[in-house]
Amino acid sequence: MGNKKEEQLKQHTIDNEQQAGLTTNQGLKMAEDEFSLKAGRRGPTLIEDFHFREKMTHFDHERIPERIVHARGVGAHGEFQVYEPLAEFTKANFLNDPSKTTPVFVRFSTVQGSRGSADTVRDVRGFATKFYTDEGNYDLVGNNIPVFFIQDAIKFPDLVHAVKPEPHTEVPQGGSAHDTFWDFVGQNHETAHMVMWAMSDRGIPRSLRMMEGFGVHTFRLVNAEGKAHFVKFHWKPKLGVHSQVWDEAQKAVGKNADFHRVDLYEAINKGDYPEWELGLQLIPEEDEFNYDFDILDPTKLWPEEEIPVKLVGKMTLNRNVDNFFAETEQVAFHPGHLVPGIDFSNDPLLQGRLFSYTDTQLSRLGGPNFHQIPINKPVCPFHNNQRDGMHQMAVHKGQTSYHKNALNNNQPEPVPADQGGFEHYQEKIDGHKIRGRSDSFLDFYSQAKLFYNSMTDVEKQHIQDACSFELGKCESDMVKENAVDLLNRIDRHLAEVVADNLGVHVPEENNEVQSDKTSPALSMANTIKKPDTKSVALLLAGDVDANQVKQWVQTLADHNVNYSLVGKKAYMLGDLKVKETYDTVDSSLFDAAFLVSAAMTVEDDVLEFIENTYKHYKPLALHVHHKEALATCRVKQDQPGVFTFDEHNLDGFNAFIDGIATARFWDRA
Ligand code: HDD
Repeated sequence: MGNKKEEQLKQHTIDNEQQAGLTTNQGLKMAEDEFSLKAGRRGPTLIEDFHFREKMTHFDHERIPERIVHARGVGAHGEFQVYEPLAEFTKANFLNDPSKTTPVFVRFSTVQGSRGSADTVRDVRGFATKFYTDEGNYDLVGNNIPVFFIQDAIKFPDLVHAVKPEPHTEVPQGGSAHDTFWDFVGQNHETAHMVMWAMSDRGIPRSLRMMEGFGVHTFRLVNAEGKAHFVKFHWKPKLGVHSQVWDEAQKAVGKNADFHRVDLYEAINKGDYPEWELGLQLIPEEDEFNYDFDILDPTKLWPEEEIPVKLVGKMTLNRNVDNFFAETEQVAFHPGHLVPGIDFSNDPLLQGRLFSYTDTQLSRLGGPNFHQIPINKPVCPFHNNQRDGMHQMAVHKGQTSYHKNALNNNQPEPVPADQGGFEHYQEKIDGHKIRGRSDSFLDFYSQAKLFYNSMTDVEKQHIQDACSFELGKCESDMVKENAVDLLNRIDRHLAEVVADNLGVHVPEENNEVQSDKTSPALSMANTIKKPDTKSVALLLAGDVDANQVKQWVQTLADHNVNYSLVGKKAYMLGDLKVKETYDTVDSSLFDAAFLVSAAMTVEDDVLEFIENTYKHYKPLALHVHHKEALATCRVKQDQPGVFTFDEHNLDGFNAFIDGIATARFWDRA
């Protein structure tokens, strides 16, 4: 059976190639489309030119508001399959039938920047998945960071006002390195934990294909007997979790602002389908209070060593969109789109999100019928008494549109729970109406410290550097000192280093929270490492042997490594196309470099490429005959990750391929 969503979208797809001719929107064939209707060849345009008016009016209205957050995104289609029935935990049909493939649409995004901002900025990444299940759409609207900045949705407008470009200058675009964000952080210490994540390498992913996803909140899974478990959702990438280095990410902003978007598109086009496993952390309802954090607090994660992640299924993204606007831009996610067997918890951030998403989509997509837009349509029948409204696409027949009715036999009739109708989990609630926060939410620093403690020395260094960079971009010393005060409650050494870099005071008293607890799962050092789908630049100069190059690229391809041939100019090298030049690309866009040059000297642009590859700790392959030419440059040939070889001894080249898997050689001097 075909993919139901694909079949449905096909009914709406219009392919210009199959059309007979150009018509107006009324279907009138037009004989001319280049000149407006005029009174004489040099005369004024006539208002009766309906064709001009229709074309221009449509064009004038082709933009819709961008998302207030997560404006810049990229989407792809795919499918999900569960490994084993999860009936013990949930009655959700798509999580119980391993033979079923459920169509999905995923949209990845950055949070802060506008639609046209760059991809490789330091930011949180959105990871939103729509499952088109047979029981309705289920949306898992998550991020690549498992915790959030705030604990209560009422503060979300404040957080977003603070992080977005400042209102008087609309600066900066695509990042949080500015006063209002750090002022918010300094005044709202619940941000501590997520700030650690955002300043870590997680904030600058190498590829959207190489990052984790998290549902963030605690949700509930409910089985057919009505028994509930609290659950946290995870997406684990099969390629492992990898990041850029900050200098590299900044350069990539200029060299290819669409770096992540293109990476995803090309991987899918090539058949390198990105895959993630769905993971669940489960806590039985009765164990709700057995932890040293409140499971309703969205600034807390559940350490994987204490509550293991059970891998329950796999998602594969295997089809790019046909039209960015129709699909990626118009897709509308909502954490409240549920199916029977999945339900909410009382996390106050989640509760507020349940209001915001429909509300924002009403203005972004122009009315209440956005569920009828093809990308948003469920693949199962949907039917109720809602009628009319802007952009109504359906023709609802019949006399009645109300419940209860006798004229139409009370159709459409609610479906009892035992026949698949959704029933809210019947949690007992008893409390006073108050504005307040539970005392169990007040420990802001322990898990920030847990995260920092779990980092390797290199990862800690990156957090120190990132805090120093971001705060260094702030104008106000007060803002800097308040932020250092927050760091001082997490880790004294971190606060001291950052304060020193900023030239501001560190608080006299060491207020760091006392804990040496670690969670190895939080460090990226322990991730999956393989060469697959990484990209290597083959740097060409001089009169290189086409057959030899062909052998190298074949070896790389045999290891599922991608490559680009980079030359002084674009040209054909035998039957290989040298498409890129030292002008069109830069080392920041590759995972490794391989100097294939036959020339004995290394020219400046090639040298810069090699030096930056080295500077960013990436693997570098050099032919022995370059030893001398590179003797005085910044590349130290005896350092880890620099591989030398010649045609007679390929050990170095084979080690280079292993080096591509290693990705970064942090112990390089
Ligand atoms: Fe949100 C978009 C993820 C908190 C309000 N959010 C949005 C998107 C993602 C997230 C991935 C983009 C969806 C897409 O690609 O179209 N948001 C999160 C996560 C949060 C979170 C993981 C915390 C755990 N969000 C959050 C809060 C509120 C919102 C607390 C408001 C109360 N989010 C929105 C929004 C957006 C949105 C304003 C903008 C566009 C949209 O919804 O459709 O409603």
